[in-house]
Amino acid sequence: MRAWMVLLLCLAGKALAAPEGLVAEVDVVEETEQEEIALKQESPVGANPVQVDTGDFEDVEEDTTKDFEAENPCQNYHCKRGKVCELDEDNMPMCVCQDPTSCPPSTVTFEKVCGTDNKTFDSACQLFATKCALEGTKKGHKLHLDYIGPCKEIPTCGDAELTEFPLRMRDWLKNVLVTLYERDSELTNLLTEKQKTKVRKMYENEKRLEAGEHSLDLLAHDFEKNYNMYIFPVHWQFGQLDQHPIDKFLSHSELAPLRAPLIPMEHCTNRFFEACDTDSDKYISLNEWTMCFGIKEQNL
Ligand SMILES: [Ca+2]
Ligand SMILES: [Ca+2]
Repeated sequence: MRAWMVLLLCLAGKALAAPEGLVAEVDVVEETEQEEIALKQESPVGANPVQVDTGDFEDVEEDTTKDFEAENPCQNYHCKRGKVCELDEDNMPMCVCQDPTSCPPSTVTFEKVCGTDNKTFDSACQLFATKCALEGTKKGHKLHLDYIGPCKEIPTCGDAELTEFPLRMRDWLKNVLVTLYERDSELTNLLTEKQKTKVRKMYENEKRLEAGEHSLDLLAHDFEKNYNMYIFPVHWQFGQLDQHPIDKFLSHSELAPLRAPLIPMEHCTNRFFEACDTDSDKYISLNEWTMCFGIKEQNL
């Protein structure tokens, strides 16, 4: 149970170590072995390092964006995941389903992904190519990337475990922000100036609970005592995920960058986020999100 916090802090640490600041390489560290998810992403300044390759999870409807004319019409022609550009008879670019066999084979376990059909795909590329081939069918419509890593038995999340989840998650979000603050420099600019100011207050607060192993009692007590410190991290994470579009609602695919790496480590993930959607409209509103984490403040 406690491993996931360590794992995700490692994710944050690793991503921050990248000097370019734009390329986030996300590692998942296990106690005995180290396996890499070599997912590269061009992340905007201040991006959450936990957001692994958002593109992997998006089922965006828009198919093509024509940037500008190039010699090879396909060169700057963007196709969504699972599709590749080909030229038609008139030498015009078009997106066609990618042949799954053209996907590079996975080299490490954590390049494999589990689909919502509970089948393991060798890579996200394989899953999206398969989804494309099933386009127009019910099966294709229902197929999404569920989580990172091969499919496995996810234990049922008990009621008591479910109440523990936000305690650890809140503490973890706070620690991620403090870590970002500590590692931030003019070169990396992981946080905006406004964000830095907010985190600085947290960082300099002597009463702050340091990152580490804490009992659930202590976490609950600290939340009560230092409630104000937990507000911003919860809002910050929402803002990191709410990007496509920025509308104060999280869709399934917007939540995926956080959900997908978490599920194999934390068996309450799905139940927690399902419970967050209190009006069952399939979106998590900012209101629902903050309530879920026990935060009363709607606006900052
Ligand atoms: Ca949104
Ligand atoms: Ca909702």
